[in-house]
Amino acid sequence: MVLSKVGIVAFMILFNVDSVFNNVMSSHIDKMKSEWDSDVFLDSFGLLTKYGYAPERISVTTEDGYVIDTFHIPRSGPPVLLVHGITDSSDEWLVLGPNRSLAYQLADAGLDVWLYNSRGNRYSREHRDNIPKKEYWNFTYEEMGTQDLPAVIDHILNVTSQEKLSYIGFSQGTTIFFVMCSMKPDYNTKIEVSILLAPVAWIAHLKLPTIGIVSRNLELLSSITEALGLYELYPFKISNVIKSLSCLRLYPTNVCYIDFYINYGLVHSDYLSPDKIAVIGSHIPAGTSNLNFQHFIQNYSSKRFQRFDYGSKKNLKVYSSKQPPLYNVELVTAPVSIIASEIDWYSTNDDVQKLKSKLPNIKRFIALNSSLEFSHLEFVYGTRVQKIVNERVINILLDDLNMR
Ligand SMILES: *[C@@H]1O[C@H](CO)[C@@H](O)[C@H](O)[C@H]1NC(C)=O
Ligand SMILES: *[C@@H]1O[C@H](CO)[C@@H](O)[C@H](O)[C@H]1NC(C)=O
Ligand SMILES: *[C@@H]1O[C@H](CO)[C@@H](O)[C@H](O)[C@H]1NC(C)=O
Ligand SMILES: *[C@@H]1O[C@H](CO)[C@@H](O)[C@H](O)[C@H]1NC(C)=O
Ligand SMILES: CC(=O)N[C@H]1CO[C@H](CO)[C@@H](O)[C@@H]1O
Repeated sequence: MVLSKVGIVAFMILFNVDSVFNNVMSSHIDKMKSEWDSDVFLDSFGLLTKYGYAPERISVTTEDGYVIDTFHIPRSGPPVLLVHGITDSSDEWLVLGPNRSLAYQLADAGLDVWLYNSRGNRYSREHRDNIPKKEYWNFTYEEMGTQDLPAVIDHILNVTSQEKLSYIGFSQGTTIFFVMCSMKPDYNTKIEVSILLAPVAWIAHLKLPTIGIVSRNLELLSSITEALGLYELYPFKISNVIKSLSCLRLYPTNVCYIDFYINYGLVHSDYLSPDKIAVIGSHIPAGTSNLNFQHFIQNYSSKRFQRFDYGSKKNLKVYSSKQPPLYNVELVTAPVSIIASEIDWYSTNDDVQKLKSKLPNIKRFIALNSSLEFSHLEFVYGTRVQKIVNERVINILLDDLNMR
């Protein structure tokens, strides 16, 4: 118990060590630039431009004033919105390049592609009213689902003069879809097709090895971060690049893979596109709020898919009930196609089965056999992503949108 608290404090201090490291190392960046895959240094706009996709960067302001940046690859076909996972960004759909990343391939298939960035990540950092930090970072995935997505979807439908769009979400990108469709059920009618990769709603069976310690110490953890004014978790930093480069150097005895084994349940290093590992590493993490992380962990302890838990006293004030209300996924009437892997640590079989039993409109349910050893991050960063994920996604879209 004491040890784990010491560990958490040490962890918090590392945040600052990391920023010193960051400042020292950034002066060496230019020197290193010429030596490596230049994709390491490119953001979504840079990657799309390099590969000839002429993107636009478009900002949309939500009702509560957050400025959400999307990247748009204009095409004449129907619109499709791609929604990334936690502490990630639109880069997720791009970093493996046109041969393996979905965004380019959907544009090649003629779809009008939009890439979302959640509030607080490396791209969506502004607020209309320039509110103080403490107020700015006061959000979880609930606001992404009830504010960000509706604003972005309305903008897309408006500029494309369409009534519906298609939605592709990965991990947290599925959580916020469930939040939107259950809390703002009108939006179900704006979804033509949805494809949900590694869906996350209930996480009672999460297999992360550190989850026990973290969830038992959640209150302590939140009071420390609060006291230190650390409202942002795992921000995108230039030191991501340095870390990822050091990774490549040590290949094949690669320490950077340890993170992927311990935190994501990766089975073989070869499964995580080894030729692009430095590019992947330099683009994640991309930042979120501490509160968002807390919200996910609360639901682990409670075994409920529910709104943020402020403690019974404040819950009474905010929700008029001691327990936070549940997200009612039975209201998610939009058609969904799900691809889930049986060995996923985050989107576990037990939790996905529960979700499956409650969703009213599942068009397809594709379970990736455990013998494939297909782990969470492989849905977007995997060596085998083309056959196992991308081809299926594109086929579903072409079928359901009658584009053949
Ligand atoms: C994509 O694959 C093709 C054929 O395998 C190869 O010629 C091309 O260089 C690849 N493109 C990129 C950007 O890696
Ligand atoms: C954060 O949001 C909650 C719920 O809307 C509110 O009660 C609280 O006062 C907010 N805190 C800050 C610092 O804005
Ligand atoms: C839709 O677009 C029109 C003009 O392009 C604009 O005036 C209007 O405010 C937009 N509505 C929304 C909801 O974005
Ligand atoms: C799934 O993999 C197991 C081996 O791990 C195999 O026995 C089983 O037949 C497979 N199931 C399907 C449906 O392919
Ligand atoms: C942090 C945490 O565990 N919060 C709550 C999770 O849900 C249970 C049951 O609803 C509560 O008792 C916890 O306080």
